[in-house]
Amino acid sequence: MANVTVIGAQWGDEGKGKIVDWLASRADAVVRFQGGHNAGHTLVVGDQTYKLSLLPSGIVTGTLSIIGNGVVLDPWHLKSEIEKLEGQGVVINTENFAIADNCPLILPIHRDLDGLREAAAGAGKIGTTGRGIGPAYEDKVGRRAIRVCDLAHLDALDAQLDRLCAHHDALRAGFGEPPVDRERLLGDLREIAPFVLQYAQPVWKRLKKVRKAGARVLFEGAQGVLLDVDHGTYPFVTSSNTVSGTAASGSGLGPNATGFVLGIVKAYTTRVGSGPFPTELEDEIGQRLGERGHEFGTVTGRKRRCGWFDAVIVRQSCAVSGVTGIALTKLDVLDGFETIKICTGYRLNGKILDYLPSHAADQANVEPIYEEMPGWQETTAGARSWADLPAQAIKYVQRIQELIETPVALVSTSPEREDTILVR
Ligand code: 2SA
Ligand code: MG
Repeated sequence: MANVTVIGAQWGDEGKGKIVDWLASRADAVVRFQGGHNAGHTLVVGDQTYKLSLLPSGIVTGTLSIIGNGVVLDPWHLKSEIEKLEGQGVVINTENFAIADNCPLILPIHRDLDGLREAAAGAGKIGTTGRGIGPAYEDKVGRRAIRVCDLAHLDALDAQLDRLCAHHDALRAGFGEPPVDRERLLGDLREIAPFVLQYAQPVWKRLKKVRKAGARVLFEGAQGVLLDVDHGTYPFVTSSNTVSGTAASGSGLGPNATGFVLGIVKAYTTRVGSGPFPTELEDEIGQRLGERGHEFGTVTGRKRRCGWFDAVIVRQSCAVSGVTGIALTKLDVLDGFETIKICTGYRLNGKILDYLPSHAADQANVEPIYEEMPGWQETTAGARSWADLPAQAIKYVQRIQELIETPVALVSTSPEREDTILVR
């Protein structure tokens, strides 16, 4: 196996956790390169279920796990997630875990601002995870962030805190909130600093070294391409670039390191949070998909919106993210449907489109054009080879492959690690 970059090709929750876990057992290092603890990766290994939202999935198998500079890191969440996993028997130490020392921090004031804005937005809210992701990225690009390396220099943080607090105080005043409690913030940082610093290092150097030694690196994306701040359904997106290219900039390795780009694609479509969703089903079919697929957010427990497979958005995701091949997940959720629909194009103002337009209103107004296929009555759950699949299920997978113009490399048929069909 060469290096592999795993990204979600829809709105997140495509089942990346399981695929990353499956690949992690064949990799020497696993790297998170964007997002923060808004991710929700569920791994089922034997009778244990691990829920990760910040740590790379490789941590469960003891594979070298790295949080890259492209991530925004909540140090208090980090501590609690590590403690929770240790409670489940996972070993985490400075040998198998490292954090980029140039990683910006998510602070309590970021979570505050996320919550205040969402509450004030009413029906126009983004539906964020409330974890402070957006405000933390704003401070990063605004050159005000406190970064992991600053934790070793807290006595020299005055000028930086001045700029950070001036910015946040003005925003907080707009919501009628008191100014930042600077002493408390500094005290909290002082307390958590040693815990974070034990793992902190220039990870690009560590990665350079392991690559030189021939190690295979797995880049673990979070969320999905339709949530990318440039390519997604803006403004209903997350605040990072979720496309495969970020694996290079968010880890400190160049674009030639990203290797095989594996797009994770669910056999139908889901979305959590607000924003356009052309194939959404608000009827009993959507209900059935949600129930059979256990479609609830890992982080927030929110009910996910469900709909038919949309080949238009997946084709677009594969293109803008340079996807080499896809892993199709949760095929078994479609078991037992009489007929299955696939969206092959959109209708907008009397015109037919083969892509998702950029404008939010156009995205909200496109009408899906469907093609219908007969379903299958047999179960596909737990299938481990192509021959285990009903003929109609194979036809469905092949039709998807044709429409998205990208080969299917894997099919996942249950949350279990071994229930995976390797297509090529
Ligand atoms: P944010 O918090 O600023 O990143 O939210 C902005 C939008 O991005 C969406 N988003 C997600 N969508 C799907 N899955 C995500 N991770 C968790 C999961 C979500 C959960 O895997 O289940 O538990 O609710 C994720 N993270 C961010 C979010 O819904 C907003 O639309
Ligand atoms: Mg998820």
